[in-house]
Amino acid sequence: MRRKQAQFITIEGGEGAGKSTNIAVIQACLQTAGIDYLHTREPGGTPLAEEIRNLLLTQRTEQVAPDAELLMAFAARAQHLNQVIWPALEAGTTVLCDRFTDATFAYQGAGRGIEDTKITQLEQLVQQGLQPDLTLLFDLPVEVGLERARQRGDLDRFESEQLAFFERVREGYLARASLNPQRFEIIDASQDLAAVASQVREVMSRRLSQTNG
Ligand code: Z5A
Repeated sequence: MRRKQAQFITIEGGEGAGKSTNIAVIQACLQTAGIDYLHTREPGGTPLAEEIRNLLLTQRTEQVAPDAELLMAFAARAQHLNQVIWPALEAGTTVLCDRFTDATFAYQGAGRGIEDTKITQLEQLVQQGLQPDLTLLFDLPVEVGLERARQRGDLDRFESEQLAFFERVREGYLARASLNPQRFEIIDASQDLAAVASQVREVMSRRLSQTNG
């Protein structure tokens, strides 16, 4: 598939890293550059995928098998890709997606202990070679992010995990970034809001000028 100038941009990070907060900054950068974009999220992005999101995030007494979690994440992704992401990219629209498959490697892989080879097989089946062009990873110490998430209110099924789980998730994300240095930009999300926004603007301006230049 050839896509005009459309970019597939993903945003990743642990709990309370500031992804949602900084989406507005990224959107402003795209608007200033005159780029037509669509903002979406995972798990979710279509009515069916949002239902799967609820299944994944709802607190429950029943233990959820890691493979069930993995398959739900990819079921939602298959629907999202077919209904939203591929049509947008094919129409030349940049896609800005809050979380994608790096989250699966971090949460179900590093967090839950599922082997990367298993995730890679599903990735190939569902994505047919599609990878993000750019991934902004909001990285910060786990305790800082959890404290921010807790102050915000109710915790979902993932946010109620133990500290060690989030440490593995963080390491999983950083491992993904070192495996894909061209694609990843790491944002130091432990800084204050203004400093984080300024890093995001610098990254977006540099990366957009490379793509459009
Ligand atoms: N998941 C999965 O397991 N497998 C998969 O394949 C996928 C996902 C795709 C839903 O994600 C869950 O799905 C996720 C992994 C799993 N785990 N959880 N939970 P989500 O993205 O919807 O939810 P989230 O990770 O919980 O997002 P979040 O906690 O909302 O984080 P955030 O968007 O990065 O943070 P925020 O809302 O922008 O900021 C949190 C608070 O901190 C807020 O009050 C801000 O005002 C404050 N904040 C933000 N930045 C700063 C700075 N710099 N200083 C001070 N305060 C700040």
